[in-house]
Amino acid sequence: MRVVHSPAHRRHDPGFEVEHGLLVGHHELPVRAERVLAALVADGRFTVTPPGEWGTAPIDAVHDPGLAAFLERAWRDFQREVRPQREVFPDVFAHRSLRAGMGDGPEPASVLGGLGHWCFEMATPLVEGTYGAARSAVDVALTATEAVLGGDRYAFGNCRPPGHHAARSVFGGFCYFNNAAVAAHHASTLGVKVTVLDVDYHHGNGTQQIFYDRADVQYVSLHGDPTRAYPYLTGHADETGAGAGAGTTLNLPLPERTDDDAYVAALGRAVDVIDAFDPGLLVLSLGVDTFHSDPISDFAVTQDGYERCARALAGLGRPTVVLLEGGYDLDAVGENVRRWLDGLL
Ligand code: OKP
Ligand code: ZN
Repeated sequence: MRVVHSPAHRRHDPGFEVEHGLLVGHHELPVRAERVLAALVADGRFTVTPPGEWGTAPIDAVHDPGLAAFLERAWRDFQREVRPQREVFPDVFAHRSLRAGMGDGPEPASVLGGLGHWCFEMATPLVEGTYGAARSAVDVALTATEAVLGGDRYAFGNCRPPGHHAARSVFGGFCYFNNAAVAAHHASTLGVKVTVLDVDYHHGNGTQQIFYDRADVQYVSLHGDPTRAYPYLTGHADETGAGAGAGTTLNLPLPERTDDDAYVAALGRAVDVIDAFDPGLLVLSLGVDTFHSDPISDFAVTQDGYERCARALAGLGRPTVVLLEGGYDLDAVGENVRRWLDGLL
């Protein structure tokens, strides 16, 4: 199996995040992708290749073009306009009630206004290398997708930073550009029906939002129930799509301590719904923060569970591009990803 990896991810190295109002060490660290790469190289069945350069057009096809333009300049603008600072965070958020009855208003001119406009929370800082790393993660996703569209049964994109929380016009949740959505949309422009299956612990609010009204891209997610789990505001079972996309979104919210048997059963439901949609390409948003010892999640899934899930997915018989999302147990993230891919093979 081809593994697409770029060392450019290392330039995104946030030192901390705001978690429930406290500064804590950041969870989404360069070592994650390095551990995944090392586990796959040691396995011996994977061929590592660098991504091609795809430019910003595929990003601007799913995100508001203002998002990439803002991310390219925001860290530097902050240094000049505010003060020199390694990590850059918002001070305000464009809450929907703030301008109720006044329309959206123009894009703010200041960088602090812009952060409130383009970001939705406090765990997703900009550092000097964030934009370059986020661009490389999209290149990784597109290059892996190209391999599958070109005939490979599977490919793995070692994407970092992750993407599934980034919506059309807003970044957050450790995510800047939605790697999986860019890849899925790219395939759809070639006439391919696509399913994004999101097995990260957290609901992929961004991917859901980007495809919510589309009939040609299905979004299916297993995740911690948003009544208790981040991102809290999306991922309920009654969110099923809108307009032409009515019925093409499926959310399977799951309880605390969900174990292998319960998780594999939920994945089986997802597999049936995907098979009925009959996609020509499967994009697997692979988060391994469902792991029993993940530091920010509450499921109880094991590596044997991952292998069972992957075997069930392989049974769908669809060309599949696997893209890394979350997974924060640094000692397990490499082997966790390897077990998913091993189960597919
Ligand atoms: C990104 B991905 C939990 C606070 C949540 C943000 C989590 C982003 C997860 N204690 N902070 O879906 O793995
Ligand atoms: Zn996650």
